[in-house]
Amino acid sequence: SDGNVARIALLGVPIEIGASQLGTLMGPDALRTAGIGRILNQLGFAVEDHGNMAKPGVAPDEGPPPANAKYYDTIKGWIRELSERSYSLASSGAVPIFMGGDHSLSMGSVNGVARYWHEQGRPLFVLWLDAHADYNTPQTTETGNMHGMSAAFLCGEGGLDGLLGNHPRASIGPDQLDLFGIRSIDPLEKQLVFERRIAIADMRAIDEFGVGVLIRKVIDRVRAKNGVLHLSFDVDFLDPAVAPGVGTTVPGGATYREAHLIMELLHDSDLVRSVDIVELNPFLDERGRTARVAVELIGSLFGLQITDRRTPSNAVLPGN
Ligand code: 5AB
Ligand code: MN
Ligand code: MN
Ligand code: MN
Repeated sequence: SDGNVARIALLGVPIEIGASQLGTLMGPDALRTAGIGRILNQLGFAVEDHGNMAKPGVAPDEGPPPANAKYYDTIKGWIRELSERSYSLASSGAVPIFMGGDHSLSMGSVNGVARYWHEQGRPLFVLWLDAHADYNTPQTTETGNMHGMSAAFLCGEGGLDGLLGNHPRASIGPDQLDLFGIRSIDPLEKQLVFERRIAIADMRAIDEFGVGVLIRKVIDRVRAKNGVLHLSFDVDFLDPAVAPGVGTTVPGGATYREAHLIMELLHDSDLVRSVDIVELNPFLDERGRTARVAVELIGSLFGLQITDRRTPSNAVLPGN
């Protein structure tokens, strides 16, 4: 593989209570069984498996939790610890892969890497591959499930301000987030996403323009700012026919090849410095299919190619 990164750090984050369906706590081990370490090894990376984070102890009582944020106190314990782990893994020079666990974990993983890259003077951009926008706050949510609030929290939206306690909060600007693959959004959530002018490639845009054009736009934006990219991959981005092992399936998702092309283009960009794989629920999977697809996609993201055919340098690409 090219690129200047040779070490990959795997960290399991078995959170499940950010979602309403239990079972994502088995995600990290299913990804290991499906061969995530093996495939990265075969691609030439030095893979360090840091195991699974232990369930945090009882968090300090800091008064009543915000309304409409289920299991806030427990998730707060996870996020504080994960943010520190994430910061130190990024500081070690490895590319961390955070294996979930539900999507609430991104509040910690992304906060930690954003803090590191901020110190390096490079803005962190976040590509959010997901059926959902995850841009709810306790004020807008209809469910109270915190896995639907992580992108909003990361962009500095209010309502969960005590979550990190005295751990540094490293928010990204709403112009550093790309929501991609969206096909389910709540009314107040949509209003907030529009007010913040967040870049959003919904499934219609993907049908109309194709993932090749749309991902290049994401990549160009990161390059123009000398930024780096964090990929937050919610497996419900994929069509349920490809990835049945998730609790929040929404029809009309990305195909197998669309998802691989995204990963191949991201690999060629050499911009991805950290990854979340979240929402895999092995309890709902069919004979390990979803875990296997997720691992194959990670292979493409880190350079697995069949013929080494990159985008030709003389290709005529559509403008804006
Ligand atoms: B996931 C919903 N918008 O807030 C909510 O799977 C779904 O991490 C959130 O994308 C889905 O509960 C969260 C209805
Ligand atoms: Mn989702
Ligand atoms: Mn999500
Ligand atoms: Mn989900």
